[in-house]
Amino acid sequence: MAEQTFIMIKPDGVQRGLIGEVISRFEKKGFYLKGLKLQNVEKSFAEQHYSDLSSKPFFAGLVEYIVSGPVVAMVWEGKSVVATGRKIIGATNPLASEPGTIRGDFAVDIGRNVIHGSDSVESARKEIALWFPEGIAEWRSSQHNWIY
Ligand code: 3AN
Repeated sequence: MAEQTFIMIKPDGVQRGLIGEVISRFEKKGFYLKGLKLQNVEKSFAEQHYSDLSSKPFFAGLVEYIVSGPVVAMVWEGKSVVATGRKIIGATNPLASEPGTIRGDFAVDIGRNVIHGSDSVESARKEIALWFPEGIAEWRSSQHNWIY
């Protein structure tokens, strides 16, 4: 199976109207959208998603931010999509993210950085299982042979 990653547009990205912008960047690059849903997140679910950060001083604020409004949860597929997705997203702190990246173009504050992307193939696998327990669509774009 081709590599997959979990991408989430956070509540600030949704409320600021950046859903189309984010999707567009991943689509135009040549990645395929395999799962997509807009949903509110329960506190316990947000804590589970960010369990690796539970000892951090910003953990409570991070969870509060993620549950503050709906998020868009997505699965994207393609060659090296985990690492390349992180490049499209930009550095964690938007002030350090390069212009041309999503955070570099649309964010200022590390606590309001618009988007999440899995940081490894292994965490992508875990995050996709957590967010899409129902499974995801199987399809292959007819553009495939032009991109890959
Ligand atoms: P990334 O989202 O780039 O993988 P992580 O996994 O280190 O970065 O952090 C997860 C999220 O936690 C970030 N997207 C950001 O919203 C929040 N975060 C990280 N560091 C800080 C910090 N120093 N202060 C506030 N929030 C932070």
